[in-house]
Amino acid sequence: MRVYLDLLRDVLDTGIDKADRTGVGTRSVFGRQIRCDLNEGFPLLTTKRLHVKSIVCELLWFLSGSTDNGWLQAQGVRIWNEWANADGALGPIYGAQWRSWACPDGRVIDQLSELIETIRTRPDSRRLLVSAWNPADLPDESMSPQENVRAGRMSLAPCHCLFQFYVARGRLSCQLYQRSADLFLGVPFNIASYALLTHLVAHQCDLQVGEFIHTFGDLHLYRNHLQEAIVFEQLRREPRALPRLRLARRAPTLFDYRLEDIEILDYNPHPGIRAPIAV
Ligand code: THF
Repeated sequence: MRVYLDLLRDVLDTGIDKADRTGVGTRSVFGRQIRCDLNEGFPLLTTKRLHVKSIVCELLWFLSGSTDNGWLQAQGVRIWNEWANADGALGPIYGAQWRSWACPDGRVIDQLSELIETIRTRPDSRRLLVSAWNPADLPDESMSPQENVRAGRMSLAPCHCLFQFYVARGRLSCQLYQRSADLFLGVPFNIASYALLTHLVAHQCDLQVGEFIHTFGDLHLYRNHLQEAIVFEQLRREPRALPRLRLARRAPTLFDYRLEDIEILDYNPHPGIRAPIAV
């Protein structure tokens, strides 16, 4: 994952200081892209340990269509706690938009089921897209996450907001557009999550995996991550061999994979690095 370390350097060297919604402040660049050939190994960061269970559970939770933080908490996954209401509600975030996009006429669209069907029947389609960016449900930026949920809106606007698949020579590639990207904490999760999604969709459509292409809008390092013990510590570390992904079984549908079905083998990262999350 040298591409990730190159991004860290790029943002440190060329970023400008910029204020943001959270009030923490960032060093930011606009418009970058990385590519990972998924045949070279599973793109899990090796220069710090990632909590794989949080990544896998979050994706399975999105795929289930749930937006209830209670399910994640029951699995010991805390990454959505800061944005949830006391009852665990997060409003119509990713799971709701992916699986049950509400139309004005009352129809409900399951974008992921339609995606699988289209990949199987028309793999050359140029419409293999899923959007979480539903302007009707966006939060009001002047309100807290909790106030937005109470008003029926998303607690947080989608950061990874649009993705497209592409099939060629029997291989499935995925490109993600991420409008806002927390390079130190969120991006390693986002890369692994979409790489896993690409593997699962390929598995369901009898395809091999191709590339994961990650396109960034506002790519930033939060000011409180610009420390010797945090970002600079990671830059001193040498990347190691990538782990591999093994799917223990082919689930009946994309929505039936369980945590036990997803195995990461030969993951030998450097130790984890703690860093505060901006809310
Ligand atoms: N808000 C911010 N500021 N950054 C983000 O990356 C982000 N997300 C999701 C929603 N809002 C965001 C939440 N994703 C961690 C990782 C991903 C998150 C939220 C938090 C995190 O704290 N990771 C720690 C420990 C994780 C653990 O123990 O499970 C880490 O060291 O990696 C991006 O989509």
